[in-house]
Amino acid sequence: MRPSPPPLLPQMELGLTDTRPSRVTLSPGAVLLRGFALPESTELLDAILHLTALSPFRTMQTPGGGRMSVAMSNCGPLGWVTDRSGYRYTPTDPETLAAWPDMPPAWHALAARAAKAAGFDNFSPNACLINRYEPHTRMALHQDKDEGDFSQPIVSVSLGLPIAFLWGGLKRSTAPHSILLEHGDVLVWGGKARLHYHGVKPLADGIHPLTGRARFNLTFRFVAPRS
Ligand code: MD3
Ligand code: FE
Repeated sequence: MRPSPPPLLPQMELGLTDTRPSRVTLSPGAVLLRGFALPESTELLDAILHLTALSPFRTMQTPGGGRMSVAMSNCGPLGWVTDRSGYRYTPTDPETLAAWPDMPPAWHALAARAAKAAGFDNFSPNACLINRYEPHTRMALHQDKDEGDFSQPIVSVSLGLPIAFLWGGLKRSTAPHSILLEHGDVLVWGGKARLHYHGVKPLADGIHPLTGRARFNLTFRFVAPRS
């Protein structure tokens, strides 16, 4: 009897290949780098656990009195927060009253490398928002405009369950396109794309081998120091 061959991955058994381009320009200044963070995804998830042991995930209050469904934390010199008094960046975590945890050097380097690959040199983020989505969590269409400086790009890293990202225009009234963001994908938003409306559809339930029933998103930004 001949030994049976080793089992193949389902994709290989079917003879399928992912032929999608690894780099896609969504609109001028908006570049999707598929799988860019894949080689370091387990380290990124491990670091999220360590950082959020120091500044735990929490759902924040909106100025209107509602509560965001996305759970958030931050690392780096500044962190994005919202409460009844508005949206802003703060040097300390309002829950722990301590400075936000340091941004891991590997995170800063990944963000700068991704920005460079998309054509933006010298990106040096001083804020990283860590978002956690659980099934049914969504983020309504919005602009990121609390940074006081729009000359640098924003870099976002998707980990865990896939989600449908909504990419709108410079006006809220422009109907958004839907784009699938998967584990390891990195998006860079600079130039004209920096102030586009965007959001995500409710997270579909599922189980990701590395994150379970969750999606994480890291958003790296440069925030102008307040005068
Ligand atoms: C386009 N987060 O935290 S990441 C946010 O998946 C946010 O957690 C979403 O929007 C998420 O503010 C989307 C992609 C993203 C982030 C910032 C952008 C797209 C952007 C800023 C300008 C334009
Ligand atoms: Fe945003």
